[in-house]
Amino acid sequence: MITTFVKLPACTPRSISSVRAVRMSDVRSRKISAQAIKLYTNPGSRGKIPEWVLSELNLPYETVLLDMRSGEHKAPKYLEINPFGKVPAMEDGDLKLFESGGILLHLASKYGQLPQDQLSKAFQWTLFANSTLSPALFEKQAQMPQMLLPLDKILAMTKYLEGSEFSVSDIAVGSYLLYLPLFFPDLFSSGGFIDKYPNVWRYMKEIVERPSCPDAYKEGMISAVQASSSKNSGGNPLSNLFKK
Ligand SMILES: N[C@@H](CCC(=O)N[C@@H](CS)C(=O)NCC(=O)O)C(=O)O
Repeated sequence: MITTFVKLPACTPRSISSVRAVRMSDVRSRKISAQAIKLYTNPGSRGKIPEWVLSELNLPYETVLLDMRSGEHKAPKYLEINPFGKVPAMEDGDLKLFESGGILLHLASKYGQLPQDQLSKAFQWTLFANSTLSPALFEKQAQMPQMLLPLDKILAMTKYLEGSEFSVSDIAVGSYLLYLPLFFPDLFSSGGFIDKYPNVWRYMKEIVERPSCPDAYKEGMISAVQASSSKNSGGNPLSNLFKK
């Protein structure tokens, strides 16, 4: 049975089973009319990616939390929405969508009101995140440096991926970076990771402080920063999060 919640419950820290970019603040202030949006998700899934976009766009939506342990994601009713039985998925009015990146791009193109060049950049970074970055980080860890070194160089020159403004591309790529402390906490206590990719680390700390960033990422980063600060005894740069 699919249980419906209006709000996603707080995630636990270990719940993991420019071209001018759009200004999210601009988007927030626009009048956006959305049909009924339902996000099918699970706290241990990539559902955090569309959750973050929905929150940045200030779109009202309903969360449908699937109990994957009891196989709700394989139930016939859910397979009508995602025939592959995976989460996340979304209903936007009559439109049924699956794949976190597809949902992200749908929301950005329908509600983000982005000029074509910005949308094209969002497509580029989302496809990079899902088809190139994610497998390298989570399936073939030997390839991590091939991803993180170029990203570090880019982020040495620019605050966010598209320049000085946070954009949907940062949600696409940043989400996978923010999964690292949840999947591989040792990377942050062993001393190697942060020192080799200081700009990636700076970027992770920057984006996680956004109010719309999902709680699970914040909790992972709090642990990672604590681990790194105890090593470097350099204080705690995530001051806003620790004040919570
Ligand atoms: N590429 C898909 C991956 C979806 C996926 O594998 N989701 C996992 C949870 S993160 C899942 O539903 N696993 C259950 C299963 O495969 O049975 C996406 O980004 O949405």
